[in-house]
Amino acid sequence: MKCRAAIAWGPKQKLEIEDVEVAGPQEGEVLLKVHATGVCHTDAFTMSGEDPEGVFPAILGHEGGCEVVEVGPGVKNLEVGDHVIPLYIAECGDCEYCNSTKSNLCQTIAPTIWTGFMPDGTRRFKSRGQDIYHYMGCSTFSEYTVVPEIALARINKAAPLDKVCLLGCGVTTGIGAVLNTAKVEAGSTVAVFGLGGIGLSCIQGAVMAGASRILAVDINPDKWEMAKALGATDFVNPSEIGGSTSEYIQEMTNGGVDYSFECIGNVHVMRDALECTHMGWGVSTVIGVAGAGQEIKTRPFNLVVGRTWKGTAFGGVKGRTELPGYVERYMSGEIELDSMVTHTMGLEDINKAFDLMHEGKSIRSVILM
Ligand code: NAD
Ligand code: AHE
Ligand code: ZN
Ligand code: ZN
Repeated sequence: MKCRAAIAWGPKQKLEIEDVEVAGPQEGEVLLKVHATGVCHTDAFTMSGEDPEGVFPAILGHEGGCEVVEVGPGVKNLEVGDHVIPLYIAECGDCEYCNSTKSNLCQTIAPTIWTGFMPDGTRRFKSRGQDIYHYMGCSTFSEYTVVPEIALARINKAAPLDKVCLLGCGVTTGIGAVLNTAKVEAGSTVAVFGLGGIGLSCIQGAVMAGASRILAVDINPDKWEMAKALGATDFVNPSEIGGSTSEYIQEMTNGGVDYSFECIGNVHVMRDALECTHMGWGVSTVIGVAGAGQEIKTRPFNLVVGRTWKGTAFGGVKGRTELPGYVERYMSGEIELDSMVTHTMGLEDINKAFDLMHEGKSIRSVILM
């Protein structure tokens, strides 16, 4: 079939809207109509050329709200008309990781997900006579995409796809980081660095966990209003401090916060996020994705004295098992999505979504396909 898609032909280039041929679903695969897709900073990261796994030309996008339009042979649990959210971390239900309660990192199809292919090592997209790479197993910047059944979470059909698409990455990652990875306890103090879709969702998670104080840290003061609306109690602007952000936060919080989250992808901020936690028990979780060759550092002493550095992918959430529940929690008003969608636009305007992100003017743009 033919449709329109936004293609990243190379690093540091705008996306181009192209006619694309999409091949039908093979064994265990599902053809999806993408109704809506969010735009995450990770898409911009790969476009920037900093992603060591970035391959071009590719159809990016990984925050989709989709409908099943055709199932391939061997698909067991999905049928035409089902509503689904594609998962960049599959859940086969059977591998070492799926059988562990300690990890969501199903590895069954990970090697092909992260190199731009379908599980059988081939691709389903063609444009200008060339094969086009898949992205994170999702490629939601296309009107139609093909995803393996084990990387699809079936959700409540009553849920608006132009909102719950955000649960395909940003919101779930932030909430999951707080509840699953860090396991923040009631009464804890929390600092969140970076107030985009991920950081604001950490704030939501911290409120759910019953945190007593939530410090929202960003160099863009325009982000404070939404952070406050979601439950942040204090705002810190590192560019106005004129000294060490970690020491400033330690002074504010009588020795440091219990938990911190880095939601930017800046290795220097990752260090601040660790060092602003309380000696003896502070836990800092890295969520941001940093460019090729970048490394984190701190004095080992900062760990010797009882701080813990952790990281999380998709908030530790096992997608097929847990994501339908996140959708229900949105439907019941427990998870906020509507105000996170600050802009909507058609596919032809997708580059505006990236401009708004880089200008610090959006939280999430949703592309209506
Ligand atoms: P975003 O661009 O919407 O938000 C980033 C925020 O960080 C902005 O508000 C910006 O003003 C702020 N910021 C930038 N530099 C700063 C600094 N030096 N100090 C304080 N604040 C600063 O991005 P997003 O979509 O929320 O994504 C955030 C990060 O999380 C990205 O690196 C993204 O790739 C990553 N991510 C990781 C996962 C995961 O599973 N680990 C999932 C989704 C996104
Ligand atoms: N390609 C990058 C890593 C990118 C990365 O860490 N991706 C996250 C999801 S970001 C969603 O917005 C992830 O889940 N990774 C798990 C994995 O197995 O890669 C790089 O640095 O190489
Ligand atoms: Zn993402
Ligand atoms: Zn698995």
